[in-house]
Amino acid sequence: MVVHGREPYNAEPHPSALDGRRITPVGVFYSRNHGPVPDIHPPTWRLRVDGLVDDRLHLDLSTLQRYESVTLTATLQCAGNQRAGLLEVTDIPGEAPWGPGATSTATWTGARLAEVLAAAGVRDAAAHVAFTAPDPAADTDPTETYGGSIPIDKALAPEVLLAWGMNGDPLPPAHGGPVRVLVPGYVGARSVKWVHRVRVQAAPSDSHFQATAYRLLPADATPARGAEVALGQVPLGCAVLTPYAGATVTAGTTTVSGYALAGCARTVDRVDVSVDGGRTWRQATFDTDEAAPFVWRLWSSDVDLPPGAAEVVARAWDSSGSTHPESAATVWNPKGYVNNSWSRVRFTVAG
Ligand SMILES: Nc1nc2c(c(=O)[nH]1)N[C@H]1C(S)=C(S)[C@@H](COP(=O)(O)O)O[C@H]1N2
Ligand SMILES: [Mo]
Repeated sequence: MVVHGREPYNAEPHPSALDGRRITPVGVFYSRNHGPVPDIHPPTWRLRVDGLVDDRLHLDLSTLQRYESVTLTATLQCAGNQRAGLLEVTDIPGEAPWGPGATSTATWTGARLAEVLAAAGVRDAAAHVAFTAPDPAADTDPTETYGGSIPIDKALAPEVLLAWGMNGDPLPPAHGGPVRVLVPGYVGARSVKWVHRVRVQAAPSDSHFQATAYRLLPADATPARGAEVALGQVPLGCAVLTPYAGATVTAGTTTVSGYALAGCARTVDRVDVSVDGGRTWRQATFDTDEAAPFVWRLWSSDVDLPPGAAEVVARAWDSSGSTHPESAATVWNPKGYVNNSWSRVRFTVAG
């Protein structure tokens, strides 16, 4: 793992540990924490469901597990993924230089949030669903515990889970165990770990992490409460994982590979690779023909490169025919979020 911080613990897998596996093993799944990982004994965990509901609920783990159990594969991506590319444009003091590894994929098991909300009875005025967790965030003053919200339409979507399982095992404490929210297709920040309260509201969460952080500001703006845009849906992007930046590969044919992830409920339909900085492109091959929303697609392409310094560039296209921006400079923003510019990796081809 590439460790960005020990306390709180923040780490991403080295690209070589992430590449080529549709499901990321728990041991190398990225960790993004604003505070300490709480140690919650599963039998003592409780979830309160309140706000704009007809009946408040108090659930324990066994009650939650009586709802229909759903297992699905979804990719989680931190809004800070690829921030390192933005820091090369203009530094952002205090924000970690995440690479392409703040993206990982797991098979998640849990109850549909929609089912739990249906049991509580959602009132007409409901517009957002807010989540709260017990971990005190180190980057808040005065100290706040972690939280966030999603619009009610997303909260009622079938892919949104109160998840207690990851890759077939109980959800580990590091990833939110006993229970976390899983919001496929949204930036990882909304998948609140160790969730203990679900509140149906007319307005978004007033948590620091919804109202001030995880918002996409114009390049010249200063972070402030309520400044637009609150991050939700992940934008289309991709990453070259092999070769990794700074690697030395043997002369001859080089296999270039990585992932691409589409936003909304779109799929990745094409990935282009260039060895001349984007003047000409060839199309990469996907590992399977199956393209599902909310899950990355793994791709690869063989290229022949002369000995010396080399650079590969990749870009993806989604099912709406959209692609993503060419340069990090055009998407630079004061908190360094969602750098979905073309993936560029420089390495050396041995002579
Ligand atoms: N309670 C809590 N939930 C949280 C966070 C946190 O610090 N505390 N970090 C969020 C962020 S920014 C991301 S990207 C994901 C990371 O989940 P992971 O550590 O399981 O990869 O959790 C989200 N949920
Ligand atoms: Mo994140």
